Amino acid sequence: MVSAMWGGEWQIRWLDEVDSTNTSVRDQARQGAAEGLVVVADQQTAGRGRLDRTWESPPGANLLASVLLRPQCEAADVHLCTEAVALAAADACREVTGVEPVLKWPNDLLVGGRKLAGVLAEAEFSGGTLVAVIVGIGINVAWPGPDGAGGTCLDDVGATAQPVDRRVLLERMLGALGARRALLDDASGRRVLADEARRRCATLGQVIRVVLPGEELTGLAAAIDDEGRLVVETASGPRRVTAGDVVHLRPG
Ligand code: BT5
Repeated sequence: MVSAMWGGEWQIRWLDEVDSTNTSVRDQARQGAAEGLVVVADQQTAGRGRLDRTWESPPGANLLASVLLRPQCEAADVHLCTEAVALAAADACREVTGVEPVLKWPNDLLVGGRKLAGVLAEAEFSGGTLVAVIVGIGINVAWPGPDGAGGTCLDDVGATAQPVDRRVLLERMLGALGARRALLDDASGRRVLADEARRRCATLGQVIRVVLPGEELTGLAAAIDDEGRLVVETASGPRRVTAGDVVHLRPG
């Protein structure tokens, strides 16, 4: 399946089964695959979350997809690839179901406080230069995630009685991502993207508890800085938290 994007094309490969769509796209990126490659799978045998966690989904239930981007930006901007995909996915969910998820820093989409989707961005470098970003997303369509994980799915929250068609959801997401893709290539575009992500991020303004390796912080989520770090106003002053360090982020 091929569909239009920002001037190139999305090259969509829909597989029955794969270990992880992110791993598949990463391997193809290392062999020189062009930007726009999209791998989708009905089932992952080793779906990955952050920090070596697993992403679970029964065969055919949810949308599991990874996109290859080759933006003209620096390592410090990679978080904006996460934001671009999260915003595009939120738009697609709204268009298809009438329900708009909010962003939860650093990599979730929530509906009613429950996790609808998670994003996993992985960067590839060559001689210190950023050459590719693989952005994977799992959107719960018909299965809300494992017991106890606090998840939800589109078929349970959508305003329409019809089950959501994963292909339509993917098309809408890629359309919305294609519309934002060029923003990643220059500083003014990146500011536009970062501002939109801040506006749609439900974490800001909340009192939160952040679990870091060996440490916990409680405070007000006051801002997201230009490098994608969350600024937490704690009793002992402001702390900047890097996405990669966060084990859990919960209401405070
Ligand atoms: C994420 O990690 O939220 C990123 C998930 C990215 C998954 C996509 S699927 C396509 C692509 N290929 C991959 O291999 N990965 C990407 P994290 O914030 O670490 O959340 C993981 C945690 O969410 C797990 O430890 C579980 O507690 C929970 N979880 C697992 N499956 C879930 C699901 N379907 N819905 C809700 N929560 C889930």
